[in-house]
Amino acid sequence: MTGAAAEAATVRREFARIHGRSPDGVWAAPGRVNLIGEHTDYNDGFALPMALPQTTVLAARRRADGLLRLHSAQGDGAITELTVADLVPGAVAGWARYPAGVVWALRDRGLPVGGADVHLDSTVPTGAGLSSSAALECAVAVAYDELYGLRLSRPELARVAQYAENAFAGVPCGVMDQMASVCCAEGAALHLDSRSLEVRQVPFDLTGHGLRLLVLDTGVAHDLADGAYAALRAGCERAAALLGLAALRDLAEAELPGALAELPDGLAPLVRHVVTENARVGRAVAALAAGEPEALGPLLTAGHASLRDDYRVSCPETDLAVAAAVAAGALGARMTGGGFGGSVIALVPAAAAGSVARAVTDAFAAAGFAAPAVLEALPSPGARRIG
Ligand code: GAF
Repeated sequence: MTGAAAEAATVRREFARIHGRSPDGVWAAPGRVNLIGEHTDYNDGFALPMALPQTTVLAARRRADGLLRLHSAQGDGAITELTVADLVPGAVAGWARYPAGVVWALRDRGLPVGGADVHLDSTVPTGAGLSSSAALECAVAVAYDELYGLRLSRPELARVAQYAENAFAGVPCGVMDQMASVCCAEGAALHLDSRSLEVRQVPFDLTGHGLRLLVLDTGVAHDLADGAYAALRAGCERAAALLGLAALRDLAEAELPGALAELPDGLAPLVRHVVTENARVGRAVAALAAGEPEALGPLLTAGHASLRDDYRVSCPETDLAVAAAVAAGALGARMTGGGFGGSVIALVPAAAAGSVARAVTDAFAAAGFAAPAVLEALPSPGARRIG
């Protein structure tokens, strides 16, 4: 049995034990790392995420009585029972707000969905900046799409999941994480245009080039709902309005010096980050298309400097992980995701993977930080039915 088939069998068995009958199907949706293009999605810009092997696996069966009965292997053992017709933003707390939010969002868009029994089990670390909430939302979205015969496109599913997170869970995120979870393909990074939602699969053959991509989870939990993310987003929107632009995506790199001169001091660094980051995405895609993935390295490290110095979303732990990884032979490293903690990615020659991971762990110990968790990222498939 393959890994996915074995996971599907386990979740199917657990579903039957908990809900007393068999599920209609089993679906999986991955977490992600973003290679480059951070804090660009809500500026209508570009990003280059890839799906992780870690997924949320979800078994579900349609119910005719309008009840949504949710159980999580990571929960407290209880079933959360909700009436679909009564779902309103703010009414559900904890992890259940993500699946409930997707069902609410589908109904809010006028789609004919009702209840379900659900059991889910996730290997995506939570609070690590690896999009565990998007994986959960997208697993529900693809399952409901099939259970209720909705036939939504992948970008439509991503928009529903993002709407659930924005309007139901109260997190003002962009669309990158949800697009990554539903659109990524095995062996490729996803070149995303956040304005049109057009995507291009860019082959990313780490193994063939003797490379590995480490994920160093600093253990500093990030929380996008705490206001800092929303404030950055509002700052970008204000800057775009002051410059007379629909979004910062519409500012070319060549126009940056003139634009910066017009902006108040508090906004100029945000704009500099977004514009240079969009340009780095373009360069990263060109490097991958040319079959030169090692050329991503310097772009990653430059992206981190921009997030640290201009966007100011790094923290001592992510800065230390990047510095220690690069000093130990990583080709490049950067924080990934929203920031304020979370994870760092490091692109390393395969032979140096062990020594880079050790160097970061040693640097953390010397600084008095808790040991980071080390994972490996391989470009993995997007959300799909697995059983
Ligand atoms: C978080 C958000 F959810 C994304 O939409 C994106 O803005 C990211 O932070 C920063 O690039 O993951």
